[in-house]
Amino acid sequence: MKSKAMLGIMLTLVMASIVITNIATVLASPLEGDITGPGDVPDGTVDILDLRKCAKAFGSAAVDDPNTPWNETQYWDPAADLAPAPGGDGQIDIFDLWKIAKHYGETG
Ligand SMILES: [Ca+2]
Repeated sequence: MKSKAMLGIMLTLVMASIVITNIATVLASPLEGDITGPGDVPDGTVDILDLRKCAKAFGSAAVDDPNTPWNETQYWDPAADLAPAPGGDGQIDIFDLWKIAKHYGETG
């Protein structure tokens, strides 16, 4: 019983740190959808590099689901977790790709 409570606390702390990391990422890049560029640094343009970074992380999650035989965290990239704003939800899915597609071609 005590270990379940500790596990719950640890998961809460992990999720809180993920949200904080994602908020920092959002604040660092004022242009929504601009998650990378040459040198893996947001470059003020939403383009194929941003789409590729998100696609590489597609299907990943911040926390591994013990009920699946694969490791969801293997390709996890907090920079690609854009939706829902702000801070994402710990999963890279179609909503994150959609955010980049929505702003594709924008510069700022
Ligand atoms: Ca970019």
